[in-house]
Amino acid sequence: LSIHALVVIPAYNEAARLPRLLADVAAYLRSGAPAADSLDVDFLVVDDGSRQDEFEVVKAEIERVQLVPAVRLIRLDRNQGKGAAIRAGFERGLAEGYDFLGFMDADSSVPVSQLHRVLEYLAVAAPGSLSGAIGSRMRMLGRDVRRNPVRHYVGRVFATFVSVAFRQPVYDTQCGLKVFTREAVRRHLSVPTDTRWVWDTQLLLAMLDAGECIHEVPIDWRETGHSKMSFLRDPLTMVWRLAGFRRRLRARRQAGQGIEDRV
Ligand SMILES: Nc1nc2c(ncn2[C@@H]2O[C@H](COP(=O)(O)OP(=O)(O)O)[C@@H](O)[C@H]2O)c(=O)[nH]1
Ligand SMILES: [Mg+2]
Repeated sequence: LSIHALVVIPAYNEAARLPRLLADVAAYLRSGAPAADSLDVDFLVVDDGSRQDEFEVVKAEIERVQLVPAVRLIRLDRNQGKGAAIRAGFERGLAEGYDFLGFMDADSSVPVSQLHRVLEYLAVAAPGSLSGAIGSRMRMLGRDVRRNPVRHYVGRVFATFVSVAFRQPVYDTQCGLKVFTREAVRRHLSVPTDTRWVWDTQLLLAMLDAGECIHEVPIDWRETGHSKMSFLRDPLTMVWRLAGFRRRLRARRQAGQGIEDRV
């Protein structure tokens, strides 16, 4: 089976962190590893209204790696949030006919090898059996997961809350690596209400709630020091956003718009 995927990289003022990921992406594409596993992967950096100088650095870096059209850049005219940036990338990917749409964070927390792992997982699954596969940061033998302890515990409390509140046996709702089929994205893209940190969690929950089959794939993760998220304010906002989202999903279910809602 071959996979034609677009991987969106949301980027907000990422001049300092994105060049490293771009170098890894370039090495990956040139290594022949994707082709060896019948993966045809393109990348789309979505700049989310970064400062002009930050944007220029990213733009220059993408030109420097000389991987157009495999690595492209688009820019949103104002800052709208991580979710809005991924969404813009997904819409582009749908219009361009990609079979799989995914995203990964710009900060190299997810090594490119782990994107490969998830795409490979989708490639060997029985055709049509999965609507997506997401990375999961499980500390376990055979995986190398390095996280800041505070972020780990805040994250675990949050993910457990989401799992219980939405009655879904998902371990890691917040991982910065998720890939879905184009059909699943098309069916659920309009459901999320958030535009920032919980957009992708909402998209995932909308899919699970409608009965889509998504698998978690344990990946390596190496956290970099900084985060654009605040430890206290953002998790509280995220809980609040998700509480409201539960009602939205319930209403949607009652209206009978689940997985059968094919346009
Ligand atoms: N589009 C957009 N992306 C953002 C924004 N803030 C952070 N990001 C992106 O979201 C991803 C994760 O951000 P990061 O700072 O690593 O947060 P973390 O999830 O706490 O590690 C990165 O690709 C960032 O560039 C924002 O305001 N807008
Ligand atoms: Mg990060």
